[in-house]
Amino acid sequence: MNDQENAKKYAGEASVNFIENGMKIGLGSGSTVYWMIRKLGEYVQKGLDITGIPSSHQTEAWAKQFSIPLTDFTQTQKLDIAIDGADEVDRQWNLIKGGGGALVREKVIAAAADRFIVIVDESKMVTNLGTFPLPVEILPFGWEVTSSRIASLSGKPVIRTNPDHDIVVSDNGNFIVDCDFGAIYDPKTLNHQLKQLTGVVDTGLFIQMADDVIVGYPDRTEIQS
Ligand code: ABF
Repeated sequence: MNDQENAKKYAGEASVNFIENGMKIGLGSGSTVYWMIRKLGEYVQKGLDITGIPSSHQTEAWAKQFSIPLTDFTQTQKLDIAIDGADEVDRQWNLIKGGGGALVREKVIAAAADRFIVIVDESKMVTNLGTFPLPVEILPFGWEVTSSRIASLSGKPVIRTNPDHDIVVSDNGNFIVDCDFGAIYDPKTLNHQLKQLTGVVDTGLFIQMADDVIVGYPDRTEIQS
């Protein structure tokens, strides 16, 4: 395993220490979350009684692989904790998320949780957001119009495609545009402006939602609360 993967593993596994018996857990998405789910599966095997709501089809598959009991929002509307990765974390703990395409479900889950823990390797910690293009989920209907409205906010949107050049469809049946805004100095205002555009479902900007950030390094973790 390379240094970055080790760092992800440390961060993901450390987050499981925050989980207590009886908790309802929001399960994020991505390669750091994979390590959290794998470790959580070990605890479940030893008798930890928890249930999880997955934020993506991929996470659901991993949860099933590691025998984590799942539930959904018809059964419970409140989560004790949500644990998820991020693409960038700034100094105020604003996040860019959505590189994996699950930003909307991730945001619904984070908003439903009493405590939102972000797990990242050290490369994700930045001074200002924006080096990573901001994912924005938009409705397929009229996506070209929505995209040009985003461009008028200086976002340089690019529709997300797969290696065969087909447009990627999110788990919600929508499209995603990856937008280069340059350095984002006021993420709260940008998030608000984008959300006001008809056709925008949600953005990958998570504004001060995080309660704790667990930063993984190749040989250790640092927990910021
Ligand atoms: C999800 O996984 C996304 O919001 C984000 O794009 C990604 C994090 O990346 P990684 O795979 O490095 O954990 O949480």
